[in-house]
Amino acid sequence: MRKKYLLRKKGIIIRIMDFLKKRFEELEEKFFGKFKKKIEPAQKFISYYRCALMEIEAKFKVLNEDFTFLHERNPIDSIKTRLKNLDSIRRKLRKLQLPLNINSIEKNIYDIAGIRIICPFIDDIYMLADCLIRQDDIKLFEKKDYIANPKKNGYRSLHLIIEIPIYLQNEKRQVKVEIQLRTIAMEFWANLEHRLRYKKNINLKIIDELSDELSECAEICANLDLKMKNIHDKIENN
Ligand code: 0O2
Repeated sequence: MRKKYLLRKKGIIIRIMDFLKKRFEELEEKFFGKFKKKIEPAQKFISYYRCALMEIEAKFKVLNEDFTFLHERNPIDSIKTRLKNLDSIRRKLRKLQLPLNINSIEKNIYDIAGIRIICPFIDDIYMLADCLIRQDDIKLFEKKDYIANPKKNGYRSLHLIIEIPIYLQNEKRQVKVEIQLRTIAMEFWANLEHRLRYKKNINLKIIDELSDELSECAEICANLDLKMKNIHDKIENN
């Protein structure tokens, strides 16, 4: 009698478990289906910027190759690319109090695709920027020359926002890319300053002291760039 009762109870429990499992699977499918539908257009949108980065990187590599062939040295020391993730795009839109949709992102955020070109000398920066801007498929959207006009903290770099076409299966799209061109010394400085800016739990007095020291270092870096350029010019002209 007791055995029969236990078997019936076990049967009921198994049926309840099956029901819950099925229900859970249905809910999971519904949730992820919706999530996938929502996230897919955003992922496609971000992929346009990934394509734009490939195009712009190729352009700089071609310029580097051509210059190297003619002058027997590389005007580009290294290239770094980065794509802003959806989370930081969302944070930036929120900070700017702008609506969170693809139209608004396309219209207002210019640094989803970012490429940094690190050069040995300042002249290389202007030469590369000039060569790129003269290409007939490139549209210059914005230029900020923080080398001629450094920021108050000493930050130096040449920033360009350009538009470049990407050719997809059935369409051509114009995509904005942020380009930062800087020397090796400027990169060294900017990386350390960036670390200080994003460091958490650091005493305000120490931040002030280190900011002053970094300002001094920015001047030293600028002098170093100038001296290296002069030495390089002398070597080339002899
Ligand atoms: P991250 O983490 O490097 O991406 P924006 O916020 O870009 O719309 P802004 O400030 O007018 O507006 O643009 P700007 O001046 O062209 O600067 C954009 C980027 O240049 C920054 O991106 C930094 O990468 C770099 N930059 C600008 N100023 C400084 C500086 O003082 N120190 C350092 N280390 N980098 C700087 P993000 O998104 O601010 O930062």
